[in-house]
Amino acid sequence: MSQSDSPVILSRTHAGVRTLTLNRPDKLNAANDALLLSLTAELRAADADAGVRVVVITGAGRGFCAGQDLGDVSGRDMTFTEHLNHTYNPLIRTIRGLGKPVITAVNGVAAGAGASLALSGDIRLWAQSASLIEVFSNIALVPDSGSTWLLPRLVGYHRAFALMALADRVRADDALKYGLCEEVLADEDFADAVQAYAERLATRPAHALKLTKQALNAAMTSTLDQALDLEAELQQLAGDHWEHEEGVTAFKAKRAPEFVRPEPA
Ligand code: LHQ
Repeated sequence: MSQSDSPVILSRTHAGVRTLTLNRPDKLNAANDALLLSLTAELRAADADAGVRVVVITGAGRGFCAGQDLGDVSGRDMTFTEHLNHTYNPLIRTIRGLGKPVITAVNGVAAGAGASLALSGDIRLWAQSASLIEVFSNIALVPDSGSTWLLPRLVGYHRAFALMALADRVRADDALKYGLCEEVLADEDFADAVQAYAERLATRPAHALKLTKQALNAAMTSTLDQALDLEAELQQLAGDHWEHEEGVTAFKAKRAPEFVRPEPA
């Protein structure tokens, strides 16, 4: 099968973990419309699938995602604004709104909108050789796909501006220091280590994590008063759920809680 015949997104599910792999390795998984629309559709399908508890997004080959495929932009019938509204923005909104944890497993270089994608996960795991470049200014564009919103919240305005203006490459050790990732893992067994991390996350209480993600997302733009009100509302939903009863019962019985139950048919 030639690369042009291969699916642009590979999907695999194991132990409640759905791994979506960007699959244009010859171009460092640079994004065309098919890749972006297909990734968004796969994420929505994962959200609707009761057997999926965690989603991992990663890249095939030596890159994570080199951003927009620059061979695929000339002569298109969409404006930049339409293009973003059609492809990248729904993707980032879907990740941030997904009712399940999303791990971005950054296996190699993440550039441009690929950097935004790398940052957009709930958990960001990097291989030791991974790197991130806010490359947009190299082609005199504005950072998009959420980078202008997220990066300054992670590193502050000034470092964000410097990274965007100079397009310097951030390597894994600095990424960990700056808070761009949660863990740096060895290259050799990166995929296995990501799977092990994701499987551990998949044993956690899915309903409580969904509400936690909702609360944290809202808190990114809310006041303390609003956050306190939302916590009080969501805590009721969590407290009424069987997961809470199981957690308390397990604590009293001095055993590990069992948060994974077969879904009713
Ligand atoms: C690529 C790409 C690529 C095509 C590597 N496209 N082939 C949104 C809406 C509308 C319009 C525009 O943009 C956006 C958002 C954006 O994402 S803008 C930013 C677009 N991305 C870039 O400008 C990144 C361009 N790539 C690079 O700067 C480098 O390739 C990086 C730093 C990512 C990696 O460098 P190297 O490790 O030295 O690899 P390489 O440059 O040799 O690339 C390997 C191959 O991948 C090569 O093809 P070839 O046939 O020569 O082996 C590249 O042409 C291809 N490739 N990025 N974005």
